[in-house]
Amino acid sequence: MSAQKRSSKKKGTSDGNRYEEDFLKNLYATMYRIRQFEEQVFELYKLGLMPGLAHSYIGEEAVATGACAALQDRDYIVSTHRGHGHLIARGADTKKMMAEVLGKKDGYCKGKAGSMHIVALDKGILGANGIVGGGIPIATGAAYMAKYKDTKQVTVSFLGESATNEGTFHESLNMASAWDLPVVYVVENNRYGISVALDRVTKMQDIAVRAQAYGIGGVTIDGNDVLKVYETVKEAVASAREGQGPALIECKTYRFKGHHVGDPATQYRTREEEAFWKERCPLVCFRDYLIEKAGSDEKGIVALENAINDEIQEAIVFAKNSPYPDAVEAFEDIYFEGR
Ligand SMILES: Cc1ncc(C[n+]2csc(CCOP(=O)(O)OP(=O)(O)O)c2C)c(N)n1
Repeated sequence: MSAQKRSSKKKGTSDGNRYEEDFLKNLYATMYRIRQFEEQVFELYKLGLMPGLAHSYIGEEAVATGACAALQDRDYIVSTHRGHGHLIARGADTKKMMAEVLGKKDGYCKGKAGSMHIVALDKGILGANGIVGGGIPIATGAAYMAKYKDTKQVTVSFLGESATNEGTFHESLNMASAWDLPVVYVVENNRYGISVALDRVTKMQDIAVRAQAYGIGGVTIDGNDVLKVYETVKEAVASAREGQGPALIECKTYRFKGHHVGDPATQYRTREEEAFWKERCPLVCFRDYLIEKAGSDEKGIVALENAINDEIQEAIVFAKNSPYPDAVEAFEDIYFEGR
């Protein structure tokens, strides 16, 4: 991990890196915000307040947080069905997100997208996507636009490891490579596609090797180490912005919950495996790192956590108080009629 050249309020850490204190705390705050949001979504689902299902990002927070921290405001991300974490890491408003998850009118998409299809163009979020692999060509297209118009914007495409078995993955990587498009594919390898373990459907367990087939640099990293994700994505984004083409970063991680809020995950993985990954909880590990190695004050961290708990409770109240959209609105916002 390369040393950071930052000007003020640097924290020396025992592993030799130097980061601004605010930067480190913001990373933790983002991961904690995602965790709280997702915990509360679970509760709302159990109360029957959520139409449809949601796919929990708990356990994978370091990937979205590290990757989005490496982007500029004008860059783009494209998300997946497991998208809440990506959106929060990109700065989406938790009130508008919660309202959307509950199908309410004040949500990002007026309650018509739900958990899996939230779009927030003001944050460069080109959409979550319920179609596995569906976001990959959208991200590649955004990168093509950036190259064509020479805007110097970079797109991060989040995808699960199972999506790399879709045709869209292979077609997109080939095109992005051939045209040196400014796109970084961030693969969240959480080992399961619904209930199917990766080794049952794919010979190679390191997805990053697939990038070689397209002449793209591919690397496998610890996706639970937020600073590792940040450093790796930052380097790839800088290279893409300079016209050096795409990259693929495979982040090994684990979802602590089932595939979606209705899946108890009792049938297809062992309690030992779950315990192994919980020991490597990205939030707990980074909290310990802040206190033990970066010299952060625990009281300050607790205050930060309390403020985020309040924020998420406010988001729930906002979402509950928002009305459902009228039935006639189902036919609005379907086609884009502008130029
Ligand atoms: C094209 C398509 N095929 C199948 C599905 C059903 N499906 C929903 S999520 C999922 C697993 C996706 O696994 P992965 O891409 O690894 O993401 P993860 O859920 O692990 O985050 C499947 C098969 C779908 N939504 N779209």
